[in-house]
Amino acid sequence: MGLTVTEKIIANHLVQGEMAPGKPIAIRIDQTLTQDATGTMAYLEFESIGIPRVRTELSVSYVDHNLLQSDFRNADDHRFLQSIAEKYGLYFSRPGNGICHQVHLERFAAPGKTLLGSDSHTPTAGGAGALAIGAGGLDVAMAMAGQPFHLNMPEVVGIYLTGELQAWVSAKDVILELLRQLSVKGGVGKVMEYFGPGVETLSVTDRGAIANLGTELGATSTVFPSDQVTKAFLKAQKREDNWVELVADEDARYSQVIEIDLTSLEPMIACPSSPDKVVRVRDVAGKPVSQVIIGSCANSSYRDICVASQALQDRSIDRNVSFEINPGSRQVLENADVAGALKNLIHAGARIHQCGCLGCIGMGQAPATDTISLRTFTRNFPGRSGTKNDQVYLCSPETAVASAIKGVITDPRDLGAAPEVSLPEEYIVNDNGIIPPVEDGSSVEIIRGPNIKPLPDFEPLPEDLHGKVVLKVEDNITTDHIMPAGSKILPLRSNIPAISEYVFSAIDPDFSIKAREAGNVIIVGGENYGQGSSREHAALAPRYLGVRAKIVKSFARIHKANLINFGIVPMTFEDPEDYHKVQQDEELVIPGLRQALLSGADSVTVKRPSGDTFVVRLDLSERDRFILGAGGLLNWVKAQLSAE
Ligand code: MIC
Ligand code: SF4
Repeated sequence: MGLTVTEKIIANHLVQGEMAPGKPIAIRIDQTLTQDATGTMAYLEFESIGIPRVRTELSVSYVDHNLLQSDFRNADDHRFLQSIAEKYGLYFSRPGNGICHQVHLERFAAPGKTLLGSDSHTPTAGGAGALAIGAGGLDVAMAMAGQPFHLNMPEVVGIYLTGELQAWVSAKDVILELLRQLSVKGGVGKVMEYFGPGVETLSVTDRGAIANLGTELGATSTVFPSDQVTKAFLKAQKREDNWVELVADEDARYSQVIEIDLTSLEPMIACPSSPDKVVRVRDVAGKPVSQVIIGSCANSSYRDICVASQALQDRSIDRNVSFEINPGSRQVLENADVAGALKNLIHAGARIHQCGCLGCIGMGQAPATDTISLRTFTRNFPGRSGTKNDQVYLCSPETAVASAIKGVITDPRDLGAAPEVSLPEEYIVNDNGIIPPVEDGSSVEIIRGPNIKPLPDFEPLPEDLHGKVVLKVEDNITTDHIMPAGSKILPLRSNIPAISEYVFSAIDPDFSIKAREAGNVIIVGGENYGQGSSREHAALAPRYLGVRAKIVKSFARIHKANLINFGIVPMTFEDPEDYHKVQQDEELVIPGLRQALLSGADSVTVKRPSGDTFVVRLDLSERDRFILGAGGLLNWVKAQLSAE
């Protein structure tokens, strides 16, 4: 039987397991990436493994999330990361050089390679035919140490594209349509692989935008074939050597095929406050907007900036709108400048910011109270923008610019003639924002600021778990709820004691106090618990506060892996109705939990104070069980190393 692109890449990298959907496998990782907000912790973890140099083909450390140097802490983190890169043989992409996913696509992503990144939107590189997966920092640290990455073999869903996008409709509309159909949990356990005649009508950066937002489906990754379009892109990036052809076999089998006729798509928009609340733009047209931003790793490529520029020819921004541009990379900015695209933007009144994540992670650009903000970003989870009760909509650059001109949500087709952007045959490539690895970094001193605190130690799991349900939450809780970001909290990413004060702070401001008082803590939740960001701080900081188990209806992939890595036992209700039984603040007992885990039991009984019981499932691999028993992955690895 023929293979899909995903299966071909996995087969080439398989070091353990069998390629049967849902079964545990381990794959070799060729490339890694980190960004500053997850990177500081990932490198503290890497250091603690004790390897002198990274063992991947290529590892890159990006600084893009926190560029707001409001005090010494952030600048210290940047220096720490630069010195780590120099010591351990990594590329270092300097602050302002661009968003990790955009820069990686431009400069490093290569067809057929595996990439593991400590950021959930790492699959963007799937636009260039890589199998790129987001993971927690510790998993990335392990990959840098040459260890394989463990995951369950995904199902491969085929997205069959036909036709061609019409004027004013773009890649973002394709993935918004898919989010409308499948929801934020529609991709869990799956890789979305695109094929069919419509694929060749999409550029690599368009494919990157689609692959990027595949993360919001909960998908493990998104993969595009590597074809002549990929070759032309790599050539334009002066990296034609990285090209190999990679397409699915004619008789490849997908677990499911979803057909999208590109010709029939129209501009789409995700309403507050979830990326899957998608409707047609014309269904919400006319609502006044106060802010419009083009940016983020989803939509800040050369094309996206040029679309906005062309649409603004002889037009101006509405007087009530703040129109902002966050270019994806310095390469985008430089090429847009040379092509003359900045002129219209500046003239029309756009606020042009530096290249980075900025408002996407709440680092500035918070919208005004009770107003609508339209963004080409990835996520609109409640409060992520930095404003309470925010109303953030997600859309394409076309819809964004049209709405900025009109001052109300606008179907861009109302503007008349559409922009026609042609991509450069050769981009101006200037890598002076990327510092390459040095031959021998052994004498380099790591520069550690006072806010960089060592990793806390965690004890192994007790035989019986007694824990208090300090918090019970609903469905679709995001890692932004568990461990918020934004300008106040992001500078604490390398300081676990300090950041732990903010765990669940948006839901219960006293959570950290209550958790510490409770001793052992159990969290109860609904479906798709932990969706969104890959931040391992959403496991590490709760663990620091005493969280030992989570009982939910279902988990998002990366968060579940992070819980295991930090010794928090992920459990699911055998009968989802039992969710209603458990009350906040009650004490639960799980007798023999450790033994159950280590003996491979697939369920355990939980006792409520009333004497009533319910059953929870332990859906875990053998490796997961050992890690949990040891109290986390670092404990387990260290125990193994000392036993050698
Ligand atoms: C995000 O978009 O939520 C982030 C910020 O990029 C996160 C990473 C982080 O929290 O540092 C992600 O997507 O993984
Ligand atoms: Fe940065 Fe936003 Fe992309 Fe996350 S989603 S990497 S915060 S631009």
